[in-house]
Amino acid sequence: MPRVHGVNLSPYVRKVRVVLAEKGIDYELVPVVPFGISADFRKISPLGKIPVFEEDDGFTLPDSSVIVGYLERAYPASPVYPADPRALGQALFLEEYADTKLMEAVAPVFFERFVAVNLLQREPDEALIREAIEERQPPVFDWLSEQVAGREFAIGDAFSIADAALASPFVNLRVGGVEVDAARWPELDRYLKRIWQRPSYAALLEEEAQGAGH
Ligand SMILES: N[C@@H](CCC(=O)N[C@@H](CS)C(=O)NCC(=O)O)C(=O)O
Repeated sequence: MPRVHGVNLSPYVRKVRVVLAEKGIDYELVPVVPFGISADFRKISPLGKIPVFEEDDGFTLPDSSVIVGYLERAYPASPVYPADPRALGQALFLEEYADTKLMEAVAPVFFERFVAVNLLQREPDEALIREAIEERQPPVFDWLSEQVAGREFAIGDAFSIADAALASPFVNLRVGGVEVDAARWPELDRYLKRIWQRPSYAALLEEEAQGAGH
């Protein structure tokens, strides 16, 4: 059975697992915490990051975006890349935006409220949290709200990598105790709730709520 190395609270691991679920691929989650990465793990993850995907025969690939690109070719059923070239380009950009700009806006909340408290055993830095909520998040949420306004899916009329990637960092925001303000960003809030209701997302959210897999 293929393996995903990582922990479920990582937004990048979650993105890969959602794609695996959408494609109906069974796999095993091998817990790897992204702090104090071992020399052995670095051999399959030169950047020292999770996730890494591993096939039965030992073939491995790091990086969530690379892994999804591979999965799409290796397991073409239930595609997550739009067929239309322009829609594909737009979906890939939204994936990139989610992995970078959106993450920069939400990660401090998750890191300070969850990682710092539970793993680093220190008090959260409230100034960093405030800066993320007041400065970083509003422009990002404004832009994302415009992208998803009136839409079931971010791109086209089917679930794609854009939805898998965009909805994931918001789970971490919620774990950090912050919800998207539904009064200020109603379209974003509605969109996220619909994506999270899909079986692929709902199963992972349930698992995370039970505290399993990390
Ligand atoms: N571009 C990478 C980013 C992965 C990433 O940043 N993972 C974090 C955990 S959420 C990590 O492993 N960080 C450890 C580190 O940066 O040393 C991907 O898409 O897989």
